[in-house]
Amino acid sequence: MSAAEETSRLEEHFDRTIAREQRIEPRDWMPDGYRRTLVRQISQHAHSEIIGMQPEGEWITRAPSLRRKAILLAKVQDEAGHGLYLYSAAETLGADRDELTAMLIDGRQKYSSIFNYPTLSFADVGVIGWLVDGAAICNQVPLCRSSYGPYARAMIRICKEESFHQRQGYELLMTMMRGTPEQRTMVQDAVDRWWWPSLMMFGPPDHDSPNSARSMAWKVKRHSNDELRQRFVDMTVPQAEALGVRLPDPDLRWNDERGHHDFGELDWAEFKRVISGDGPCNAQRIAVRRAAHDDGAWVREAAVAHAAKQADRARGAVA
Ligand code: BYC
Repeated sequence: MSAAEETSRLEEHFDRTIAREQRIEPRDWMPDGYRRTLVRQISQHAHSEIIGMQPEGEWITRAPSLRRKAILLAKVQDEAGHGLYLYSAAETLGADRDELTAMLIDGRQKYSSIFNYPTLSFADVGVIGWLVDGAAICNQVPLCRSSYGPYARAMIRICKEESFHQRQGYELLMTMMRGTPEQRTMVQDAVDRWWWPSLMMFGPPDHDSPNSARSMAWKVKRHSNDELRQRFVDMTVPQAEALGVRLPDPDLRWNDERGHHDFGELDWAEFKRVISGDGPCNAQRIAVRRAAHDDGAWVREAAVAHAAKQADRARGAVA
């Protein structure tokens, strides 16, 4: 069999596996584009989890009670864990974790736009749980059926934890809404600032999303960016009503004909600015990540030295 025939046989097998809703696993043959798409999306997702620890992490020392501090610590630790599962999933595709970190720090790879906004009050912690984790769940539950096995399996655990995060955010906001008028104002202010950036988490509109068609054909993504954004709006409106907050969109209303809520146009110029590095906190987020990487160099060096010592000992034991 010629090399070209062999490749086309492998391609057919890959296409059949996808068509039958079976999973592609690390040792299976896959087209280069499929591998590149997954490394891009999974590493960007991992970076988002790690950078996403910062906005809420800033409130750990200022949480208003021991209970709130313990909850917030656990949540931020979960995010570190999500980053680690996702970097491991990227490694199964041959990506090098050090190289991925370097690409994040140099600005060669993206992370979610949402984490470039500041957390100005403790209500932001609740709103991140409610809206940001809510949007993340909407986007990520379908990824549990993604065609790449290690990614889909990592998403199952991540989504379970994100559900807890979303509920803790909503519970915090409910508590604040039952509190003083100042607390209610804090919640409304946080909702006003985070609503539009949360809708931007779903990515550019479908007509301007260069990766969607290919990713959907490969069943890496299961729904388009606009479909998921609509699902999130429909899911969130009744939650806002129950909470007693106003979503800051004068065009938001139920459309009987479509069976969905209509909503206003997003500021796509702002989205483009933020994802190209010019959001309110981009420089700060990367500086903090870079400092953590530099400060942690001794841990990596110690781990390598320890592994070398263990290997030497094992060789000594065999000899
Ligand atoms: N921000 O062709 P498109 C979390 C980029 S963390 C920045 O539609 P795609 C949490 C996109 O990468 C949750 N960049 O792309 C953590 C592409 O750029 P490149 C993070 C964005 O991949 C801590 C270009 O724009 N979730 O839950 O088909 C605390 C064109 O876009 C954004 C995930 O990562 C954005 N918002 O679809 C709390 C989910 N949107 O790479 C919570 C997994 C788009 O071509 N990822 N871009 O240079 C996905 O589902 C998809 O990658 C996206 C984008 C829907 C985000």
